[in-house]
Amino acid sequence: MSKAKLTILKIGGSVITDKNEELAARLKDINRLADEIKNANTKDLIIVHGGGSFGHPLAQRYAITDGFKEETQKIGFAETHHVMTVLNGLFMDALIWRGVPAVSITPSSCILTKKGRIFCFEEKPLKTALKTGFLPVMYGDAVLDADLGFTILSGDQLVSYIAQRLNAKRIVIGVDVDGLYDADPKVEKKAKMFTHLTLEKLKNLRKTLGKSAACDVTGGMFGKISELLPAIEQGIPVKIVNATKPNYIYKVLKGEKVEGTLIEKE
Ligand code: IP8
Repeated sequence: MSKAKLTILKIGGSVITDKNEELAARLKDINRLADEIKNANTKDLIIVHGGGSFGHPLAQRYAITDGFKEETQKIGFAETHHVMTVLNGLFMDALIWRGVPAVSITPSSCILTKKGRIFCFEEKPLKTALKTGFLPVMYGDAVLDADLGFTILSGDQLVSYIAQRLNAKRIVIGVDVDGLYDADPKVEKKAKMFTHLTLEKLKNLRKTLGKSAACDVTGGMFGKISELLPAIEQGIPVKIVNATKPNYIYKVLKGEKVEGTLIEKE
């Protein structure tokens, strides 16, 4: 991709699913977000969504992140990947029936990890879809791993990797809280939100960031931020916004001012 035009939008699993109940999609939010994405009409956009109550409970039950240990995990791997395609299908339905030319790019079919890190990514389908004017949609997935047999690839690792490889202009992370806090705002009433952070400040803060309380095999907010550090280091700014609030994603995609946390290299 030529000079920095690309936006990578991550929609957290906690926004499009109810993490308190297994396999519970928030269809209203999926439809609202599809409206916002359609109306924003952003050129050069890649969407990545998380697993929420689809991928995470199964991944945890079958210990997929740790890799292959016993035969019974194989059906667990298959189920985890399958439910992610179901969640992705709901998101794709919402986009496509609104007339958005969204194309699903299945991570497990073009990515192989090694000890949990992306080491082989056939990028041509993604790049070609983008160049042709499609909206590629990817997601956190159960993937094959050269060392472990299989593992879980988080949407956040994917976002960071794609942003760096394709020299993105910005990363937008849509979550179910207003931004990045000094403590878990769902637990600590007095948690303070950061509106702007530099890479250096963020690195100092990492130790104090709480883990998400709900079931999340890829590390909650702490995992998200750690994954994004190399992209921020490369000069790609990250904006964290509340995607459960109507029009926040629309506004951020349009480049309008919106409440949240902006993280920049300097
Ligand atoms: O929700 C993990 O992706 P994330 C997806 O972005 C699975 O961490 C399959 C658990």
